[in-house]
Amino acid sequence: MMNSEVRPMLDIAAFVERVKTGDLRAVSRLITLLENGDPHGTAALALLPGRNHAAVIGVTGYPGAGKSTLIDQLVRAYRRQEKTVAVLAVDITSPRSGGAILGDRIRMQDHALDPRVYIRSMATRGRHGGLAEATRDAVTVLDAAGYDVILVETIGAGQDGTDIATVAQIVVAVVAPGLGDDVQAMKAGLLEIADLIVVNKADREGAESTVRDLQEWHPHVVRVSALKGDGIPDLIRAIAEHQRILDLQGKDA
Ligand SMILES: Nc1nc2c(ncn2[C@@H]2O[C@H](COP(=O)(O)OP(=O)(O)OP(=O)(O)O)[C@@H](O)[C@H]2O)c(=O)[nH]1
Ligand SMILES: [Mg+2]
Repeated sequence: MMNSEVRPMLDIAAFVERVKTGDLRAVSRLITLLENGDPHGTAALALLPGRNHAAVIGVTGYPGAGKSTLIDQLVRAYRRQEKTVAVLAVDITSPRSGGAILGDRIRMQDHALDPRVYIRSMATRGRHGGLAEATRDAVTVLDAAGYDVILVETIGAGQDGTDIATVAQIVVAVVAPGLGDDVQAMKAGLLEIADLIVVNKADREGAESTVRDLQEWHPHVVRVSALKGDGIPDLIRAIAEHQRILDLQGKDA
């Protein structure tokens, strides 16, 4: 008797193989299935290896701090190192969808034609488990697909902001100059989960005093201008150093 339950299983196995070879359509499809809570997505996810190949870098910070502009620079820098890069822009705030988010929120049109850069916006509305679970699943998929670096953009506000620390190995908090009293509020939140603080918009007035303020609270503060590309090598170096320490700890464990 032909078992109707067997064929979908075989299809899922073939589908998972395509994901593992980095087939972009399969990767996108699986992330969509997972976003929608589709059982086929869950079944496929269960067949993926937990490879832990990729460096998963969370980029968080208040709206407009320059996260997307910074990520664009990081993508450039990692591509120069011949690394493959995936970007997940997690949208927890607005009902915009599809291309509109990619156009508005991710300033990475330059990378659109580079097959070794995968850019994806994620909507987590209506999803059980929220940001952390949906993002973690997508990261698992991208890791299995073989990306060297996975950059996750989130707005670090409230609970959703702290969730990023459970998804990313390294959390980079992006801050713009002129925060003033906001620094006080940040200390309780962003600063606690951040491995690195980036003071962006260093081309603007007040960057130096923001750096000094934050250095009192955090050992790793890097000053950059994502717009101009200044300070990006310093940031890449700081991330690599943090990664090196994590790798050493991993070997010890
Ligand atoms: N002067 C200056 N402007 C910058 C810099 N980086 C980003 N911007 C500008 O700041 C604005 C917001 O930048 P985005 O990269 O979209 O900021 P974001 O944090 O991703 O914003 P959301 O995704 O909406 O939370 C844009 O107009 C950027 O051009 C910088 O280094 N210097
Ligand atoms: Mg953005």
